[in-house]
Amino acid sequence: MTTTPLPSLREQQHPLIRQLADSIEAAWHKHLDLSPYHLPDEFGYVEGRLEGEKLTIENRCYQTPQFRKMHLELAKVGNLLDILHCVMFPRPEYDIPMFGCDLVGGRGQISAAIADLSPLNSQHALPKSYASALVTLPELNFSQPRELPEWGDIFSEFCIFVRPSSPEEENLFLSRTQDFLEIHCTQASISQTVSSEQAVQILAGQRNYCTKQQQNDKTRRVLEKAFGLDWAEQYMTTVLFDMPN
Ligand code: 18B
Repeated sequence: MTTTPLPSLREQQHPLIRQLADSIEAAWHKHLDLSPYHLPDEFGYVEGRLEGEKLTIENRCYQTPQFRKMHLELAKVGNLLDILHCVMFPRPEYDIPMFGCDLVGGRGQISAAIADLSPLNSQHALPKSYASALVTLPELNFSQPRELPEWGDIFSEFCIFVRPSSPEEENLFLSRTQDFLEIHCTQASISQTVSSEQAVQILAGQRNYCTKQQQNDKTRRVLEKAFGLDWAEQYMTTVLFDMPN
């Protein structure tokens, strides 16, 4: 499947965001059987204003046999804020984790870089095939680790949440996120469906994940200031973290 690139916003983003966006799409195209996923028309490309600056949002979305929705979003607030947001939502018939990643930066510095493969099953445990691949990755030490907010109990022990303090640390973050994607896309592709009882549990896990992410006030505030309360609520619950039925 071919896609048109999104040159406009991507080329203006912080280099780490650009590289990560390219890596995510490369991994998706390499390993997965992609079909389009249609977001509501009004949410594909969005412009607003935030504190006198233009806020631009560009969304790209796919689905596959294992993933009900794979969403890559780039956002930019003038020269103040560059954001990459990516979530791969599994179909609940598969016991595969949620890949999530958020990069937030401004004025040349990334302040928050987070990536994880978050388990959704009732044991809050990654499938064995994932855990055994992830434990072989070397432990990383960042000079400025960040503390997860209260709602962050959805993340796994492999979660990275840091403020990268040098180009070397930016590369470490990029490379670990590429490892997550490589493991995830290969494992998901060979994953077998679970029993309907297990699928019910996994569905509850995905709903819990979305409910927690919707509590991220920092995301909500940016959207509220640019687009208003109702729009922000609508966007967070239908585009960023919609609940599966
Ligand atoms: N997020 N982020 O995606 N968020 O979407 N993000 C911030 O330096 C946006 C996800 C996560 O400390 C910040 O503090 C906007 C996913 C966590 O309380 C801003 C969009 C994950 C924090 C934004 C967006 C995720 C965080 C503050 C829509 C994880 C720290 C930056 C385009 C998988 C929260 C800073 C805290 C922070 C904004 C995590 C401004 C607008 C998928 C844990």
